[in-house]
Amino acid sequence: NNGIKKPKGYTVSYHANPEMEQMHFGQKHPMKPWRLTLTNKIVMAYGMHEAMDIYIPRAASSQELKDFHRGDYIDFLQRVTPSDNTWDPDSQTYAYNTGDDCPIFDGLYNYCSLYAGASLDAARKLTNHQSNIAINWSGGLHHAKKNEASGFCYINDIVLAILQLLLHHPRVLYIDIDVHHGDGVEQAFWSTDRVMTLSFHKYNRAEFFPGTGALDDTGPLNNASPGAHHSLNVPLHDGIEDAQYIKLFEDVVKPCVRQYKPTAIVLQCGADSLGGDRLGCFNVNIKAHGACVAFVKKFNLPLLVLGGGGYTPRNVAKAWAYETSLCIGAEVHPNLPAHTPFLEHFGNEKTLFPKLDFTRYENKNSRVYLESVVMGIMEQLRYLQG
Ligand code: ZLV
Ligand code: CA
Ligand code: ZN
Repeated sequence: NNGIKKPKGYTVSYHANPEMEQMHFGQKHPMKPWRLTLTNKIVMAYGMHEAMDIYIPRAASSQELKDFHRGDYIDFLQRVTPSDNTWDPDSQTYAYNTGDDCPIFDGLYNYCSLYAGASLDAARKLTNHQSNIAINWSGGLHHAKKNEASGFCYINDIVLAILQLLLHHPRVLYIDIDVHHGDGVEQAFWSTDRVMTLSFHKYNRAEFFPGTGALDDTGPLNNASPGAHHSLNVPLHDGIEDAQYIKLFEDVVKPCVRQYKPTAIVLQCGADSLGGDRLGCFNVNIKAHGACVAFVKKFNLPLLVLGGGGYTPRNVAKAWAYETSLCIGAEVHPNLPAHTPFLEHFGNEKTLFPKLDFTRYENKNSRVYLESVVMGIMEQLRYLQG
């Protein structure tokens, strides 16, 4: 042990099933479940497991998955195999939007029910007061829809976990710092005021997936709908930097919590918002990404911490291991412990805080632009005062 102790006065639980880390989306596919192995190895090498309750959750049952998803879609996921030919010439896709982004691979259903089971287990630890913070790095798959797969996501574990929280909580705030828009979660709770969704993302309707999440997409336009003004979006351009990102995050999240008064928070920590990500386009460092987690933790509300995107595995693993340390309030040495498995995988960067590659994207976010985004959010929040 590296002197890492259980946090005083609160409990952190860590939900991870190693069975899903072996799954493969295919050679050229950017989603690598193996990044979870790397994350867990760093967490353990620091001795962080000593400070948390560790659970190996069971897979979610098909009944549990059907609490959000349509029965025929779940039945499809359960029976489909890589050799099935489900090409639909009418829609030019495979059934239920599976195909290139969402391939059908061996063990797909097992993979889906495992990450969903972990998020449900984590949510239940919060609702039965066994945990104050519950972490599932394998979850956070925010694009999945009721009736179809989308953007590497098949089951929306976030929606399932929030439905669990809503059994005990009147209001849940969902915050999403993945570089992509959290469209599946937004859509699921579009018409209700019991969930506020807030996504920070790169926005370009024509060129960046999924193309939704404009500043003025804030819920049903009919003001009589309870969901009006309860979907908030922070659309960003390429290259946003640490100081800007942290200030923006705090300037937006703080008034959301003050106005909405959630009784629980779900934080999707997609690591594709880091600089140097294979799919992302921001210039955010691991410390700044973590600062968002630390800021949300300070509200002292039951907190569900989830993963999401993240396509440069060595950086994903460092970010999520660091964010685990922030959750338990432990100071960790900036150098990875010498006995960390796969240490050779990190090349010359044996530190938790590598210099990320910011050469690809110039910062297109002006101060004036970011101020206008904050003003737009504040305008929406003014509608909330009953
Ligand atoms: O990080 O994909 O752009 C949560 C998350 O938010 C698209 N997909 C759609 C629209 C047409 N397709 C492209 C089809 C490509 C299929 C394979 C890739 C393969 C290699 C390298 C990059 C991609 C790729 N796909 C990059 N962006 C996409 C997006 C989906 C992004 C999902 C983000 C998921 C886990
Ligand atoms: Ca996002
Ligand atoms: Zn993403």
